[in-house]
Amino acid sequence: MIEPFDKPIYFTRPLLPDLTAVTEQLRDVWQSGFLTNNGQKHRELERRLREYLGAPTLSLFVNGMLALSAAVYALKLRGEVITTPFTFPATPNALALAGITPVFADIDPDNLTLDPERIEKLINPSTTAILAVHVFGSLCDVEAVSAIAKRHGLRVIYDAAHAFGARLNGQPIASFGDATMFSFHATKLFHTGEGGALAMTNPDQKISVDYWKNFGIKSEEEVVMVGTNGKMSELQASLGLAVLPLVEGERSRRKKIRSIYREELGEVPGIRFIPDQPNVVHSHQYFVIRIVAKKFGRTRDEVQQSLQHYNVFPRKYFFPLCSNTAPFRHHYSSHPGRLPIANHAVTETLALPYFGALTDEDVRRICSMLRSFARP
Ligand code: T4K
Repeated sequence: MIEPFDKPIYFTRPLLPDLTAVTEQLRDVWQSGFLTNNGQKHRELERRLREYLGAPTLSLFVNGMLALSAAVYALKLRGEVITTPFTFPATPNALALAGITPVFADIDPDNLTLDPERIEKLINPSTTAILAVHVFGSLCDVEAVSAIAKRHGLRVIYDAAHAFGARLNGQPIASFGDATMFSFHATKLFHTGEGGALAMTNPDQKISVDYWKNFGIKSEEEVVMVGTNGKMSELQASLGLAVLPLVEGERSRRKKIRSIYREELGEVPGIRFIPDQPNVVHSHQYFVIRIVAKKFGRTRDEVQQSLQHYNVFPRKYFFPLCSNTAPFRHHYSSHPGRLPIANHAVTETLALPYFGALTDEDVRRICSMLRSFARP
């Protein structure tokens, strides 16, 4: 008989450094008396993350969503932008808030990232860019996306909220496209509580991104554009500096957890994994399975509810599909008939508990629960 967990097991937990490591960082902040506005901790974190991510440029933000908005602004996008419906609402929202129409293209049935063939069919004279998402850490087909963009003179933004530290053929993920956004929300592998960053491939564009996130202010006496307040504070940056040294340890622990899930669930009919990608260093942001109801004998929603009875709280990421939500469902590209793969995937995916503090035994117990639900 499998016992429920005593305490709730969420599908993700923030990486929490020892409190003394955080207070050490904060001591410097207290001494300086600067709590925000490009202080010492901000500058240090920006430099260290740019090195770590191998990014051509980097600008820190108060959150990932505003970093995405900054990319839309810096690249002067307008009209229509082709994006994926299988993402967090932040992705289409960053477009819609700038008066741009997100046009949804269907996704690859295995990696769940934008399907390049579908992108090309939606391009028209109003299209200005492609906004692609590295979903759950699986990377988009960046070569195909960039070839399409080149053919049609489009800009490319990557939403890499889930792809911190990912590489393709040894190349940092931030080196593809015109702009790459990272999220440092508490639930991300690397985090600053709330936070984010934007890597612009063209170094000249970093300057306007930095003005934009500081009200358009260039200097005490010069305002050069309309901007917003998207600055990361010294408190967030301090937390980030304490978290960063722990990231590689967390990533390798998650790698081990992933191998246990795969070993324990690999033979279960009706449980599918997102495939590994060749030549990719994975971020290990989420571990997502697919429940194929016909083979497993239970639906994904039934599996989620059953796990909750054992005090385990997986999440139906990404649910609902952005194209089925109130702000976007009326657009012609949102019709479910045009997005069959995404509408099917959204009924199957389930993010399982995936964070370093889980013990091997915890993971095996969750797998036993999952196996016990099967009714093949
Ligand atoms: N693009 C993509 C593809 C994204 O996934 C996101 C954000 C963005 C853009 C925008 O980036 P940010 O502006 O957020 O930087 C969470 C996060 O709020 C969001 O950042 C993230 N993606 C999204 C995928 O997940 P919720 O509403 O699902 O999170 P919530 O509060 O339900 O937390 C999930 C679980 O994490 C909880 O069950 C328990 C655990 N948790 C959560 C928090 C906040 C903790 O243990 N401690 C915590 O402090 O959105």
